[in-house]
Amino acid sequence: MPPVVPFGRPTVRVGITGLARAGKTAMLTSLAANLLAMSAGLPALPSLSKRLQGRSVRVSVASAGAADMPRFDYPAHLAALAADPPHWPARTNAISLLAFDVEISRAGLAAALPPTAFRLELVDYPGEWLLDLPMLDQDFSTWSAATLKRLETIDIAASFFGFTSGLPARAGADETLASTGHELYRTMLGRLRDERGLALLQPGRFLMPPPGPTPPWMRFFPMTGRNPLVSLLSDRFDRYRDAARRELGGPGFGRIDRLVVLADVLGALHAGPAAFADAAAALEAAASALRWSGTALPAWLARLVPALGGIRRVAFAAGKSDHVAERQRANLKSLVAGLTQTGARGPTAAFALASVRCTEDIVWQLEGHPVSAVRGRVIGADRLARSYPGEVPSDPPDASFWTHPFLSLPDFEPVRLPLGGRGGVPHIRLDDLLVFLLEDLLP
Ligand SMILES: Nc1nc2c(ncn2[C@@H]2O[C@H](COP(=O)(O)OP(=O)(O)OP(=O)(O)O)[C@@H](O)[C@H]2O)c(=O)[nH]1
Ligand SMILES: [Mg+2]
Repeated sequence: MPPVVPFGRPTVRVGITGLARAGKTAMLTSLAANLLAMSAGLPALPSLSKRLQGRSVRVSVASAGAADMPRFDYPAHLAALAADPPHWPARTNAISLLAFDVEISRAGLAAALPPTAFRLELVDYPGEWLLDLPMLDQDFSTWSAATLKRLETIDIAASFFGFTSGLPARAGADETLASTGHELYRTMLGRLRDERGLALLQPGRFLMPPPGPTPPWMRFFPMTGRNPLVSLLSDRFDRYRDAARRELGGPGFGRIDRLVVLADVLGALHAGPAAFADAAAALEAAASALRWSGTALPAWLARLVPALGGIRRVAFAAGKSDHVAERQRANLKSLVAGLTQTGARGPTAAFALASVRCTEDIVWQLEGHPVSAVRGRVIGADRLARSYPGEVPSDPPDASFWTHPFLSLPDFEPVRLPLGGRGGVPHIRLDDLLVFLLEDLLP
């Protein structure tokens, strides 16, 4: 059973995670707007309504109460989408939570009974922090060797490697060396993300630091060998790992019992083979780490105590799928499924979604051939534009795919919202996602 809050209503906490710009804030905002619109009797989430077979649903935003986490600023994010012209919600860089009270009436002979009631909590959880999950099972020398190997051939890493190779073999436990190396390493991670579109960048908390002052033990970097400097870095790595472990078992992540892992798979196809391989590795890392369990329990203990075993349902989702037409979204979904074979305990599913559908599907005659394309308004443009980025592969792409580059992914303006947002937000398959996430709670 999910954990129970004081007044007896079960609580389910859904973590929505993904790397920076994956679309987490847009997803939470759209889920909230559509749940509230459904509660007002509007057809915002058709497959959820169908699943509920005519039962009425009441959804209201719950007060933050004594919550242990900052509140997700739903009014501000919805106001951005509902503005004229609409614009995208601002970037966010910390964990936040939005809670709803949900009541679903009963049907048939049970109609006179009280409604099924639960509290639904949605958490905007930085995916960078999940990238640390695989590190928790590694010691400093194993992690360093693997990390340095991954980076050694990348030109952007040259100044970091220049620094480490210039260190004396007997380098001392010197704070200036530790700090200089750390700054070079962290700057390099930022550039690999921003200039190369890479995702599997550890430690994730270097790019997305938790709120509050940065403790001195964050100042480390990967390094192999044996000398006093390596010992200092290794001690700091251990402190970091303990803190990450505590955080993952603590009130923020530890109480998440369902997870949406959101990935910009189309963006990675567009960025090229290196970025795609890297994004696939990051997704696989998240998927395989979840096998280990969502909490800081050792796997053997989590298996013995399934109620504490953390995450019960995982949805792997490619977002922004309004960049391609329906036929391609089917390929996108199977591509995601292929990348996230987890062997995780409990149900998992793959989705191709759009939280804010900005386009409509069209057929476009391109060089005499009809192709399934989309049409939407690019930010700042006064006319609608057609877009066909290319064929989405249904399996991880091979070398021949990369000979026909996956073309541009325009920055579409969000669609104008019906009723200023009170009518919900047009989306692709968020309703299917909710049915999957809440299946075991629905009457
Ligand atoms: N076309 C389209 N674009 C989207 C959609 N969702 C998000 N985007 C785009 O992706 C950008 C990032 O979305 P956010 O929701 O802010 O992503 P995030 O994961 O919260 O990003 P951070 O707060 O920076 O970590 C948006 O500004 C849009 O440009 C979608 O459903 N369709
Ligand atoms: Mg955000």
